[in-house]
Amino acid sequence: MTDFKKSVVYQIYPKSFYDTNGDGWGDLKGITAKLDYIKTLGADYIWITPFFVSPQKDNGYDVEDYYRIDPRYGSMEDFEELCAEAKKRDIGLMLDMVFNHTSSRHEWFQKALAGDPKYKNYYIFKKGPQKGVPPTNWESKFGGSAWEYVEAFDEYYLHLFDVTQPDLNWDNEEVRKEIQKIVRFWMEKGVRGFRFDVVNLISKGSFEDDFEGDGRRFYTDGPNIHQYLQELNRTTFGTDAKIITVGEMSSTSLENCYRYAGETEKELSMVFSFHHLKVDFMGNEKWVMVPFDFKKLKHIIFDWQTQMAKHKAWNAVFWCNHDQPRVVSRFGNVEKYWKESAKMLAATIHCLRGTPYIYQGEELGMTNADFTDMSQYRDVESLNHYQILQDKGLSADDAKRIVQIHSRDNGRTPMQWNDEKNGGFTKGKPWIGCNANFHTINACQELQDKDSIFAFYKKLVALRKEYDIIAYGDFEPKAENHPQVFAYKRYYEGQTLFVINNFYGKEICWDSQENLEDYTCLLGNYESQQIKGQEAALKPYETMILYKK
Ligand code: TEU
Ligand code: CA
Repeated sequence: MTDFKKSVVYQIYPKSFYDTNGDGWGDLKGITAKLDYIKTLGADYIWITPFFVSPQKDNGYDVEDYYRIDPRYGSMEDFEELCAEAKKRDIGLMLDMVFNHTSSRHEWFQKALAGDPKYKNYYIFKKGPQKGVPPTNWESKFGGSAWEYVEAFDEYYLHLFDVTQPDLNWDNEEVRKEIQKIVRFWMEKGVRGFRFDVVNLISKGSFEDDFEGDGRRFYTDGPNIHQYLQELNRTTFGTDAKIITVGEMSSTSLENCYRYAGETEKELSMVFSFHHLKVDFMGNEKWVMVPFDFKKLKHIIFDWQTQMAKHKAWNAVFWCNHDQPRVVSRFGNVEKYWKESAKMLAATIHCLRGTPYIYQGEELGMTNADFTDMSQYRDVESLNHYQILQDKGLSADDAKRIVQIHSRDNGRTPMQWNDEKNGGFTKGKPWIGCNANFHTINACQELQDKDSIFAFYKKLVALRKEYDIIAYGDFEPKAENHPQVFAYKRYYEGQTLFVINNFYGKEICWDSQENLEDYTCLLGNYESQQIKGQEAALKPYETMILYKK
């Protein structure tokens, strides 16, 4: 069995990774061309976000055909070559499976719209209570009603995301069979893992109005979710012990994650949860401007670390993905302590109990997009909410400022390879603008610099291989209520790891309550560490990974 606990996953958003034919879109050949770069970093797997045939209303999360590759990304031969080249380097491919919904252009939905009852039952069509009123008051995650009216049937269909992303009806066994077939198809191509998109939303509960929220409590972690995941496991990836899986869990609960990612549950290898990435929201409301709540961030992470361990369940640990702003812009300090804070954030996440995910460019300290004009944005969610905020009475300027902070496009600007045109991403016109800071932040430069953020990530990946404690150790939170220090310990077979991080630009002398001189420092982001007895004098955004046997 593959030991996913000792592994690191590198996430690729292919559209923005590397373009080999000058059309401004990254492609599969571009991933193959950069495999050695990923090998240098040391990642064991790459998770590639969807590259299937798609109208790209949501950058491929709207799948039109699960069996075919969008020609803009390449061909099946390109994919097979990528698979073979990855295998040569002992890198496994993980594919991103979007099964909560399809594109409205999917043949199934087209047949449903044409009135074919078999295919209508692949989706969720419902009558409204009266004319002009949708079945429930649920909201789409991208803004507006989650229901779209179809005049020919005088019915609505459910779309938790964009109107071009109708939700599938998992209660229909035929749908589940189709999905199993798709998973097996890609397993036979030799992929080594899967990421399942918003998979905890597939089992819808009762269709009732929500007077407290946007409807999510009726369809999140729904009534048959564990049964459906166990069935998928049993009929597909569970038959191959080499395959690893991660479920993207939207607004989930710990109790459900014990099961999704429990050692003995036969559902998934691990889960992504997002509570720690809502600490700069107001409740579930993302489109606001508030500073991040450090203590909340720490408490959420500590809670998930201790509780998941107690229930023998496994986390995927991460700061970044294609839906999130860049972490160094979000919780670090780009202006004054770019390098220090990026490294500190990396150490904080990589030494936790869980499988770390590195999102393309994170290992370089890539920052938010820095777009100044709304015309630079591409993401449907950002564009919708820019309008919604103004409908609520905000000025265009204020709405833009909020989009600049939270837009998913912050994580989608092209990968910065070198300081040539478009950061070396494309020779053509990129589908989304590059961040102009590619002149200073780029892979070429960082690969040559022993002190770079890239070099630091590389060391973190290597430490995980060398020290079992990072993969298998127990977790203990420290300094739980400290307003500035994020510290924790790990224990394994008589060894101890003590990870100490200063989350701010202010120096601080921290009393650890034990003799730190017993430890050696495995890795830090300053040349030397100032330790005296129980005290660590922490410099701005300092991190130190201490170890003793
Ligand atoms: O995202 C699920 C999801 O709910 C988000 O992270 C979403 O971006 C956020 O709620 C918006 O505020 C997954 C994919 O990662 C995302 O790219 C897709 O757009 C979405 O599912 C639909 O498939
Ligand atoms: Ca291309």
